[in-house]
Amino acid sequence: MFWQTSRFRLDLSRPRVMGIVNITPDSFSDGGHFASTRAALAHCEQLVGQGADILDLGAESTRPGSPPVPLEEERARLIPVLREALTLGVPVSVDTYKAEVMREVLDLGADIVNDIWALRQPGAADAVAAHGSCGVCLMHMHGEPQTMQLAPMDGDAVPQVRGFLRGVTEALHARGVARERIAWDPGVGFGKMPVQNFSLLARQHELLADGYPLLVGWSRKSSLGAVTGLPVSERLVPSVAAAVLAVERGARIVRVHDVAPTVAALKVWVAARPGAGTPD
Ligand code: 7PJ
Repeated sequence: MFWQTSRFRLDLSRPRVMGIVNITPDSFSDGGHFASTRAALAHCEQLVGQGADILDLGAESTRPGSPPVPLEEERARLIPVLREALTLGVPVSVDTYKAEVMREVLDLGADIVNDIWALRQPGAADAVAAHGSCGVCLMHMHGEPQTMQLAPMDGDAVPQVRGFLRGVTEALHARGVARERIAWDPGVGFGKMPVQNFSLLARQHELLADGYPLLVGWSRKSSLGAVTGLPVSERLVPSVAAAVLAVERGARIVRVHDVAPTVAALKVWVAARPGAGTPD
């Protein structure tokens, strides 16, 4: 299985680690972004050094209840980091839902659009379809970031997530986006209760049946806090456990904050996978 992106055709026969790079504003109010750009780039380099296979740049927090970031501010944070990140030798994904941002980052050479809205914002599907080869991660979200945890989804999450992802995928195919460019993401935590998030892991095989590579992000999320009682600063072990379980159950890409421990854990998974060490 492969994931086609702008510059790279990613071989998913081994699990891939997507490292999260949050570009947060400068604490200095000089109107510039020099310090945050330097910090984000240092973080990119560190994650690649730790074995990240993909970098995911995000300038707007999509944590529950976070305020939106205006377009110009998002661009000003992202673009200088993206230019440099593109020189690091790994695919670069941009976490955005705004069509203007997508067009601009794709023109600059971004490899993947990672959209928590699954291209449902105006112009977003056009921006991806107009590009001949970029990868796209389509994520399920119930409701919208500002309010989703106030009114989480009802019932069995698995068929709802699958039905939603099928729908947005078909719409993209109709616009000429090739199958190999698309990854699916169940959207852990996005308008879902812990029990629903865990059902998406327990029954991950039901999401795999459509044949799209699964990308999942459990890293530090509140459902891990719900079952362990641990605050976000102490969720490394639960996050790595969830990443390994997701891969064991067929996910191909894990989106994580803690790249080095995840890479180490997945090396054990690779060494021990069925078929390892079997003579041809
Ligand atoms: C996800 C994401 C996720 C994808 C965020 C956080 C919240 N993109 N962006 N999947 N989560 N594709 O990292 O805690 O789960 S922001």
